[in-house]
Amino acid sequence: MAFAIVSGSLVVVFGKNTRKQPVAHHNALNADGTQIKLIHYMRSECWKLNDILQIIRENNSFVLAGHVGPDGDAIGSCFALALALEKAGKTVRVLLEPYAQKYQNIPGKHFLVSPAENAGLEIEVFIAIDCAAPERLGEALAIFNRAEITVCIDHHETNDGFASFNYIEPAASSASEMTLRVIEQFTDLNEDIAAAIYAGMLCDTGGFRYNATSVSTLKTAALLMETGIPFTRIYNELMHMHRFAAGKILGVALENSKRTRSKKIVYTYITREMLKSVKANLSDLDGIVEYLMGTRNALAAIFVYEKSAAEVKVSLRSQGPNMANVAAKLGGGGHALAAGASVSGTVIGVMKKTIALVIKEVAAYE
Ligand SMILES: [Mn+2]
Repeated sequence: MAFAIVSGSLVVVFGKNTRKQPVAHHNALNADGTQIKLIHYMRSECWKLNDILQIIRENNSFVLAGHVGPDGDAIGSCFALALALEKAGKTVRVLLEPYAQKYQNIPGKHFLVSPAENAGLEIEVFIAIDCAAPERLGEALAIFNRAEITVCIDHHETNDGFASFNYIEPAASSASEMTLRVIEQFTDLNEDIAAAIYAGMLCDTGGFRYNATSVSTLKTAALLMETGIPFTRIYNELMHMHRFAAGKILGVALENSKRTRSKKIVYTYITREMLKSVKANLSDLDGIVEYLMGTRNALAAIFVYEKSAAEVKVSLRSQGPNMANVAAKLGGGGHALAAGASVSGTVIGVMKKTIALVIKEVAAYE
């Protein structure tokens, strides 16, 4: 089953039925002036996409929301769809919790409203994007429950389809890439829509690095680039820029980093005292464990930090050994290559315990 977008017409192949419907022209052109041709493989989800397009055509007021603690993908996909719906003459609001400064330049902030301000809001359609379960909507759940029509666009494997119309594709790089497939069938791309989608794709693929990055992800990125988005600036803002204090605390963490005798495990820790000494806060610790994992020949990285007097956080990364097993033994969870836990105890005590567990996993892996 495939969507072939060629010269502005969409051919949907589903079973024995071949339906044709008009689709907006992309402004994206190849260097020689011909239109970029994109082929998206949609598998069995294509009929669901058609339902969503029909809902968009037939309704006028939309509320979009992403998951609590929004990341670049949740923000980018919600804003991109909001911009596209607005362009198509619809009324749109976006419900998102406050988010980090690095996401502030993603276009579409003017759609943001707080769930509290919209307690009495009459809405026709609620679209949850990048949200794996209804409770992940946070305060927006009450509004979701009141909507006449609910739609879900998501790429989390655990999503069981909690809306009345679900477009779920676990293999997709990001909810943003999926959202673009919806958008491109009812309106033209513009630079703002493209920038929001690009931001979301970039964040969920770690800058087009992770396994979920596919041929279609990079073709989509090329299409977005054709609109003239400032891709270098977007990349720097999302992946590279940091606070001065974050650089300082990274320095402290690296200064104190050590390796196990085999040199296969790199580890370090940060106490609240250390944070205070360079005026850093907990959000400045993002990225430290990834930096450790970049150590050549290391198979696992451990970063332990004191979150409060009662809580020590453990961050684990791996190039193979199963960190989910380690996290589970510490009362946490995650994936084989990235996991974490919250533990009570001292930073040094928790670190020693974690190192012992990781040594066992590395031995089991080798
Ligand atoms: Mn996502």
